[in-house]
Amino acid sequence: MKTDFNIRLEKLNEDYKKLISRKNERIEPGNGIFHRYKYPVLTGDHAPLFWKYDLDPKTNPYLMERIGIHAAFNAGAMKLNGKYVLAVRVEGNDRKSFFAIAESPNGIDNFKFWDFPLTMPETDNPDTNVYDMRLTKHEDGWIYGIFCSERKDPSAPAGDLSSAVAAAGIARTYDLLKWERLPDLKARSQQRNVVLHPEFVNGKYALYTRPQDGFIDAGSGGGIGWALVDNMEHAEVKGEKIINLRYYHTIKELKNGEGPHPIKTSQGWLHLAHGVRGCAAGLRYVLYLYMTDIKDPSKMIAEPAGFFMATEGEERIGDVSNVLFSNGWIADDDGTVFIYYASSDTRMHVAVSSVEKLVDYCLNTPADGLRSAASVESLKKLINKNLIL
Ligand code: M1P
Repeated sequence: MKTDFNIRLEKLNEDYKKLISRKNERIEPGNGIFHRYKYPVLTGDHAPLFWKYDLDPKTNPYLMERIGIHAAFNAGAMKLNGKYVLAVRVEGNDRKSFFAIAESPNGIDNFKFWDFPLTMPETDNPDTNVYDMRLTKHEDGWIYGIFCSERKDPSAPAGDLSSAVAAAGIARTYDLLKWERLPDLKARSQQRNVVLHPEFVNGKYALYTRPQDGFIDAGSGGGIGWALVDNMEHAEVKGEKIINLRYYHTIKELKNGEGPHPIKTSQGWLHLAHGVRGCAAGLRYVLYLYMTDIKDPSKMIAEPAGFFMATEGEERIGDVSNVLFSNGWIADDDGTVFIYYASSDTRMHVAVSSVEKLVDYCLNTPADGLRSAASVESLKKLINKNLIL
């Protein structure tokens, strides 16, 4: 006779298998730039049952969840051994994030977590929380993971249990299994959204940075920065220049940050970033693209006006609503680009495009004229062109 425990376990197993083997569906017709897919590629529900339940009926007779996992988001991405691999920010009910690897055979569905989360080695100043890893396979042969290491602000007055300090944690690996932790990035300001460029530049490692005055506020940090560092074993930002500025009344008025490392194309480096503005509903995070010079990745050559992607439908709602964030994309050899983006700090999605389309978008979308009158002029130019066709 089947026990309640077994009936419940069977049902959980059945639902889980259905979820992780569900075929994804491309949403037509798209906007010509990319296609979204119907189902999120990863959610908290994709965490294996053996992460959440004690599966022994003797110690867990009600088969209740012992460890709640409620979100899977902000994932770094790369191709490894022919698989599409995500280094996911998994968040438990206890509000702690950790990294776990999920892989898929085709990049759009069937993502499955590896059995164990990553054991990230620590420095002698232990991290309170770690998240948002950017993966870079560098030409030096290592795969680097740069992520936010958050710790309580040691100078916060007694009773202030919220002030924190953000630093860039750095680790490297060859296989995503065994990691070597390096010292955190040394910098004058707090740093989040730090990304390693995949190639040496003038013989140095190149970092995209995001200097910030406080844990939340970018403040006087003017945008996405660029810094050359001598080595990754003791990486230190000695000089930093802002290469992608924030502007008044744009999608990145409040802050911005580099997404994954840029993709090299014949026409320049293709960048994906997030921009943030404030409104009555809170902060609105959107994704945007820009391009930099192939010989000098710090030199801007194109930046379309406005956002490339913003929340739609169910993407709008989650733990932190109205947020799209991306720190992972994969460019395949045939030019297909898989853009992995998270919605509202809750779940992961994929959108698919190509290098050719994204470059076309960057080079042929009007730039932001920064005023309503300039937007009207751009629109009139297009209307005139179309009406005489
Ligand atoms: O909650 C939205 C995002 O907020 C932070 O990003 P940023 O530093 O650019 O403001 C990060 O905590 C990120 O993980 C989160 O998705």
